[in-house]
Amino acid sequence: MKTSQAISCKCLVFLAVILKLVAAHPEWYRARDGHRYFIESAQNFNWLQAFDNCARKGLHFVTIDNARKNSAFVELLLSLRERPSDFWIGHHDEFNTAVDLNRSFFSSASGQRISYRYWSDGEPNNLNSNEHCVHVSRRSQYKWDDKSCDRNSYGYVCEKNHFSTIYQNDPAQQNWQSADSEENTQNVENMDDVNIRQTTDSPI
Ligand SMILES: [Ca+2]
Repeated sequence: MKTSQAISCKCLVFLAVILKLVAAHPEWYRARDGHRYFIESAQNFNWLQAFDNCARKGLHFVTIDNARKNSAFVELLLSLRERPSDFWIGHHDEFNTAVDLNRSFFSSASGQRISYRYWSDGEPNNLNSNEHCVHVSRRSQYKWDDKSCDRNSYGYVCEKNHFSTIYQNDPAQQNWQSADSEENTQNVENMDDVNIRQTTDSPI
């Protein structure tokens, strides 16, 4: 009897490990505004690891720089209810040590200052002058919070091409943008280990 109970217990542990691995598998999702996001839910990355992992896939660490994009992005994250809920996004303050709620943050994809703001109350508080990277979580309805960049306990979000947002109305950039988009498309199409989903319930 004890032997069968021990076997059942081992099976449950094995099943739990498998389910955790499956749940952590990164996937593509499409928000209602058409933006596509590659979401890594495993909660064990620091900000620089997240930045590098996006770059290794030929992607950009996600930048949220306007209300329209943010609205669809937040709606998408809220729809992923079965997933772990903490993610790094590609915003940083260039290691500014000032404890200043109005200090500037920048996009890791473009280097540009992000004028749009979606901070949680009292943020970015730069606790201990050591919070230089931006994190979002379901607890705060995916509003922003500055965190220590070396905190290795969050997932992250990449996007296919941030520049399609910031240059879409600039004719001088369209030829470059077109070439960049084709290259990124090839990179994405070469990724044979990911799926693209609208939400977790509706594969696309
Ligand atoms: Ca903070």
